[in-house]
Amino acid sequence: SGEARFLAVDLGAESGRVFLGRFDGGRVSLEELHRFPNVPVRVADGLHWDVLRLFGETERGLGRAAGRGVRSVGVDAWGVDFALLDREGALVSNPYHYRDARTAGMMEEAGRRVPREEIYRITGIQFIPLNTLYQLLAMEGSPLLEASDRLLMIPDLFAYWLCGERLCEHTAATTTQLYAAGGGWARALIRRMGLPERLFGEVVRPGTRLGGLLPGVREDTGLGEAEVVAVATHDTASAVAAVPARGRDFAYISSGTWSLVGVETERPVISEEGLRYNFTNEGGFGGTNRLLKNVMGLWLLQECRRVWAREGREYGYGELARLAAEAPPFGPLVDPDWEGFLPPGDMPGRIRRFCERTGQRPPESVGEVVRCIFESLALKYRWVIERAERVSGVRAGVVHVVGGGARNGLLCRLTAEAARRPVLAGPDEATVLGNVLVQAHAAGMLGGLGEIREVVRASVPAEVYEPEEADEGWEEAYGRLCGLVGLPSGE
Ligand code: LRH
Repeated sequence: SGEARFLAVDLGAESGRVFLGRFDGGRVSLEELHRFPNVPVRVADGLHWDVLRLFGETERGLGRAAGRGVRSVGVDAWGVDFALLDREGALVSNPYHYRDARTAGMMEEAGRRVPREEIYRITGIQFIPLNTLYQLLAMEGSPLLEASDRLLMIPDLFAYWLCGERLCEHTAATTTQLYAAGGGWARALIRRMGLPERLFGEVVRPGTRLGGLLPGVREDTGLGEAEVVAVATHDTASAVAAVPARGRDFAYISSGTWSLVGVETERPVISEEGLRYNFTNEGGFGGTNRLLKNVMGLWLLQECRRVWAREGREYGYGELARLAAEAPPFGPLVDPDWEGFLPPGDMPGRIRRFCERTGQRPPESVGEVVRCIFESLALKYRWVIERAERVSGVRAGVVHVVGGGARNGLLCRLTAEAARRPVLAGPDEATVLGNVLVQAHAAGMLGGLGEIREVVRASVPAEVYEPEEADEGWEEAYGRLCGLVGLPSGE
């Protein structure tokens, strides 16, 4: 048949999945082959990802497509985290989790070596403690760093383990804050930070064919002829590639553990205003730029749910959304991006304390807590979208919500109301679709971004949420949210 088959591995902070994607030249469809939880492990020296288990599960998923004529495999994953390899390609130590506390104070340290404004001018990347730059500074003087020869981002590591090539893919590399906005590693910046330059190797564009599977991988998976493709390996870059937009006048929210909120531009937008609002410029597919901000996202809910479960109260996400829908609107609000919400921990308690410190009556019931999270997120989305428009000159007539959060009907409706624009929700598997369609591009079956988006539009219908007439409740709430943004932390 004229159908091509691709395997997409999508590693997220909550789970990893392996999908079989079928593409017939016009439409794409997905079949989930394997899903496994991604559970961080805390040991004496800090919080880690269990990468060996994740790779084992990945191979297990890939093996389910043995004998099905797969052309290629692509891996995408969350940004900023990395592995260090020695000269022979062995893992020097187990990769850390970006929420590990060792980066405390490192943003300030970086600023002492190179002024913030200059770091921003060179990289265009937001200041957020989890960046690769701060993780590496935290390792200064470590024998691990001395033993290291090459840094690979998490998806690069998986591609290396699949095909033996130690290469860095562009979109993931941009999340390090050590990559020049104009392209290429920011070598002078790396030197001035006192980091070993040898770690930063060859960079390839998304859509590069890397080569066949290693013999051991063939044996473990039974996959045979398939080759490995470097897709837009930063998960957010894959998701944005699969936003079913026409033209350029849109904003997107890639909604998962994080909500990545922003617009697409032709090139990095580096300005004083962008720095003041701490916008980031990350690499996209086809040479595009993603001007966006990280909003803390459903992490707030995930952590509440984990804490409640530990207390013996187990809630499904559907049930939590129902409780939130029943809770009264326009209650207390938080700035989702308060840095105290970043590390794992007692999220319901932190939300309560945030409210107390800002003179609000804290949410009491589970439904009130979830409502508080959703309304705060929706209002923060408006805050970011308005500023992204100002910084970029893009007019966002619609907001595309993609990723798992697109399934959250209540949050989508609240977003349309808060942002006073139509929300087009879906696809919920945008990252996987972007991964598959960039492989189709590498196979010569698709041209650029416009064609990829056309395929997504033809394959997955979007759900529309229209805002109602201007609502005073929302305006009042937005004023309150604005007053909370950037308030000094207290914890
Ligand atoms: C989302 C994401 C985001 C990064 C964060 C570390 O999964 O890749 O774009 O900022 O994880």
